[in-house]
Amino acid sequence: MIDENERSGGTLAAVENGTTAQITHVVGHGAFRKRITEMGFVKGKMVTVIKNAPLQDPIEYEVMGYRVSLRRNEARLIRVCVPDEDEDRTASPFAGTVSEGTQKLSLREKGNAVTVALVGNPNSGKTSLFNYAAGLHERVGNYGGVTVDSKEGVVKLDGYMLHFTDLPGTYSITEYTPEELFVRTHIAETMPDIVVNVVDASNLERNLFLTTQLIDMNIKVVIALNMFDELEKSGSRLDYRQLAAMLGIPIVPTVAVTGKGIDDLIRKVIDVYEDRDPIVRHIHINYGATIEEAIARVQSVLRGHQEVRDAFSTRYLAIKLLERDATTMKLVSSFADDPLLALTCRTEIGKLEKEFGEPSESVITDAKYGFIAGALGETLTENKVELRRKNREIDNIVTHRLFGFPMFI
Ligand code: BGO
Repeated sequence: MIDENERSGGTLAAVENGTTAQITHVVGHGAFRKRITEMGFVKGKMVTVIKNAPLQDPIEYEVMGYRVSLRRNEARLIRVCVPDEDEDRTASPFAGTVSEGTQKLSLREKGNAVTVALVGNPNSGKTSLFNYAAGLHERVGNYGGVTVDSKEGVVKLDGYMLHFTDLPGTYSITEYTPEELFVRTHIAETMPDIVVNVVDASNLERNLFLTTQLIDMNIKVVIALNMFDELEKSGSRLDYRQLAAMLGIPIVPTVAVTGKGIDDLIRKVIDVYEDRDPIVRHIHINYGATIEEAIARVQSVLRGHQEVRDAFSTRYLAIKLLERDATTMKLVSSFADDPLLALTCRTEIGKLEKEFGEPSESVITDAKYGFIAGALGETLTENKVELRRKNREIDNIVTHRLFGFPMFI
């Protein structure tokens, strides 16, 4: 794995006394981001650590000529890089693909280091896309505690250094499999700058389910609409620009096996990282009045805990808590062991289950599929003739008098 410090210099909380670092990125949510940027903690600015004693709060910094104190949990949400002593400040950027192991980054490049996580359903073409983007310079290793391969690679473009992590293929980011849990933990804890969601254009309904979960997380996402060649071949038409506007997520058509669209995808990642893509906006999936009321009630209790609301989207946490998600329950209680929160969750889950007659997770899943059906209803025109022909071909094979039975087995 690439060391986190190597990527972007790590977090401000880890910088030692007397050291000056450059801010590369502020993560975190809502009022925290606003407050912290108003204090002068903005990308590109230099910050000096005045007093940082181990395990002690707060930490004192100097930024833009002022002394300010931050809680350790707040400083963890500020990404910085520390310049090397012998740094070559005249190094010029170059385009192309490089291996991360040999890099000695200039401060400017460190400042332009973008962490990108690739997520998508199995068979969406994620590996092909990663291989094409990262060329021959991928590194394969195992995720800690999960017996699946991980890959990391670096792409340099237009003075930016994009550190890609190819996460395991999953249909969802709940917690039913170690892979799902791993993907979710990686996003929540590592907080990549951008998540690239690889979506199989020939199977949109299934693939967009994961997208709805990313929307709930309120993170920066770019969709790689992969297998675009298959969609075109099928004769179906997708107004992906309209879909992008509805989702608030830029969509770039790609054909990973040939590399078509991948340069555009990387440029889009940079644009979104720099907040200069007009499509990006945080939408709320409307789950309907009853679920929305339950979300609002749980959210209002969560908002009472500053450390929770600084680091996470309270809407996302509320949805997860209503789904009875054990990992989220553990996470939230590590910040705030609040009996009112537990009571509110129990009450709201009870109300949902009484009204819908189903477990609360299913109620929320159904609502997500409802949202997807609505979005595709307005943007996808399926070629019904081609679909019928394909179904007939599959029927002919599975009901064949010789091959049908072995296939059934
Ligand atoms: C086989 N277009 C098309 N048409 N195919 C693509 C595209 C695309 O844009 N992208 C990927 N594929 P992975 P995950 C295969 O391996 O990257 C194909 O799971 C085969 N293999 O080539 O592995 C890709 O990482 C024999 O297809 O996906 C691969 O997300 C016959 O989609 C498959 C036909 O891609 C999955 C295909 C022995």
